[in-house]
Amino acid sequence: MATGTYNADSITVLEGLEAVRRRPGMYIGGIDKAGLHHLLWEIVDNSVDEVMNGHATRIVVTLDADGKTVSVADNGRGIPVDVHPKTGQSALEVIFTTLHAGGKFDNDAYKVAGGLHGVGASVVNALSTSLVAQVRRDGLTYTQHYRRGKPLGPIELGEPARGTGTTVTFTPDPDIFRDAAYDPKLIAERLEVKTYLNKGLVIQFVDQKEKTSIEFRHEGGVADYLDAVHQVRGDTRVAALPFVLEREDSGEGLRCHVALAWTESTEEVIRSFVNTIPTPDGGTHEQGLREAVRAAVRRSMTDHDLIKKGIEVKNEDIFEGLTAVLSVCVHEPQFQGQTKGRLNNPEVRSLVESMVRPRLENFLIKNKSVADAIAARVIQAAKAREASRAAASQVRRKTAISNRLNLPGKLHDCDSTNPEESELFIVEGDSAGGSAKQGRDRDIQAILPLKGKVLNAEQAGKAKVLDNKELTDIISALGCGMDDHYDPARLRYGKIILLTDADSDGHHIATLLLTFFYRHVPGLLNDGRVFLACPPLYKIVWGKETHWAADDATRDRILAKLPKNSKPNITRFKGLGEMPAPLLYETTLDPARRRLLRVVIPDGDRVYTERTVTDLMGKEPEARFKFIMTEAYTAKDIDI
Ligand code: TSJ
Repeated sequence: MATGTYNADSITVLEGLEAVRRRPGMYIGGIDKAGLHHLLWEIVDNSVDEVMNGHATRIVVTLDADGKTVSVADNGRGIPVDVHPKTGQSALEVIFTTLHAGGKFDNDAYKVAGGLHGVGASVVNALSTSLVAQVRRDGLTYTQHYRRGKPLGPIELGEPARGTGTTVTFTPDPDIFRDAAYDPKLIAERLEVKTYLNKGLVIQFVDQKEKTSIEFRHEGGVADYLDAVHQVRGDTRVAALPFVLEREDSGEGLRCHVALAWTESTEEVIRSFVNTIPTPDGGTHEQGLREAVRAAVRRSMTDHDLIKKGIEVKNEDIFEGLTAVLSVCVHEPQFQGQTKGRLNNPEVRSLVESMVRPRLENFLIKNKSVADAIAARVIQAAKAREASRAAASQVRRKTAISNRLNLPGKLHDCDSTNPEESELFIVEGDSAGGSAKQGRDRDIQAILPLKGKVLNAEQAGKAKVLDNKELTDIISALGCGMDDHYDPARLRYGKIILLTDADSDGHHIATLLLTFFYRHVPGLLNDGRVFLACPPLYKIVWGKETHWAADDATRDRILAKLPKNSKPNITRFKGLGEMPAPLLYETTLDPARRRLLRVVIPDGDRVYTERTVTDLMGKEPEARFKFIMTEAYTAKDIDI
């Protein structure tokens, strides 16, 4: 079959493929792990395109036991194999041997979606030691073999075939990719996202090394995907959201699916896609969405008279805690940036904006309680921002020795005197305090270990509170005074973070501290300054991967995602004191990697909060019992 003369007339083609092999980074971004996976995304995207065009419903991706060879199969129409009269080549051969073949073949009937992302099947072919393309059409099987981009012979006719479809199997060239091993987790994640973005699409992933097979299918679309993002991040949603919009506008040639919600997280998280390809660097579609959200929320806050006097709402306040999944399909996407992670088509911005804004505005008019909750979240963000600015403007007042003289002896203060950047960790127990002291970033992180018992402020009079060393130490460290003497301008730390064990004793201590704050320094809670740290309870090591879980549910979720029969090593930390200092920093203290839960008093729900604190922390055991019995059903909704 393989003949040396077969491809003698395709000199320019070979030159093109030689260029790919000489400078692979130019075509796939790099020859690292990301570049290696890019080859697979490229092939998968071609099958997904056949699905999006309505010609296929099922894709099977198989990772060989060698961890390097992958195959992608779909049940689409099958790549055309008949020989083109003018060129003497089949579509199949053209797309595998010609750079940027997409769109040029057969009067645009042949459009390779992966090519949308820049490279195309020929690049994958050029960078593979072996590639086999198999097409099932007209009851027959057609196969062509390639090595490093060159055909080893013409298309071969094989067995009779049932149905139609395309299967491509390739092995990345180890001369190009130093580490040519695929990461099954990364593959599974990417494939699952594809099924969120294409309702009805079924993708099966077979890992022959682990002997596992997973089938992904998500009929709920972007709304389900947003749920999953919140699940993984542990985010708490504000109000009865998400807002979901699924529009196909054939006139404009745009499809736009959006799900969005606000959460208590202070981050803004937008997962955006163009033709189901991730755009981690955003672009014009994200700009359109943000503009729509900004305008609709402002309008709703004005119309419903939800802007509070004396509080200026900035755009950044509207986006705090916003989480969204945005999936658009456009005809000729222009990707930008080194890794092609940003959409650049200017027209898409206004298309998305005009699709989303009026519908989101309508939604907020019809759902007043949701609009109220969003407004409350925005105002909370504005307050926190203004409070930290006010604190910052008081820096000079804080440098005074007078302030430092009164600090409690067990406080390990930070070097910074700028409240805006400094943080106070209130840590349960001496040994945990030691780990935290060693592991912290001394520049901005102060540690206050709690030694004795924390008083239940709900059951004690003010005199008793003033007598409790643990609580008065906290107030001295904070510098802001309490009750009538509370002065936020004297607050010495912008964030007050409770760090307690992830067990019931730890939760109890955190509750006692929150009760004290609620009764005696509620301004701290109103300004969004109090946080709970999330120390891990479990460490899960599987091969080269390490995961952390703060509770049993998270642990179970992580374990469920590992391939069947894998035997991960699970460590349970008995307490924070057990954790080595560097590990504590890495998982819980480091501002870049940790997760914090901001403690808030739900706006508009003050009466409920008041009753809850009285019932739960007060002297009447019967009220406590009643609360537990009525809330047990909805326990998943209790955020602290
Ligand atoms: F391009 C590729 F090699 F990367 C690739 C393409 C890899 C895989 C796994 C699948 C595909 C692919 C291509 N699946 N389905 C198609 N469909 C077509 O190429 C096709 C078939 C028929 C017609 C037609 O007009 O009859 C048009 C197209 C684009």
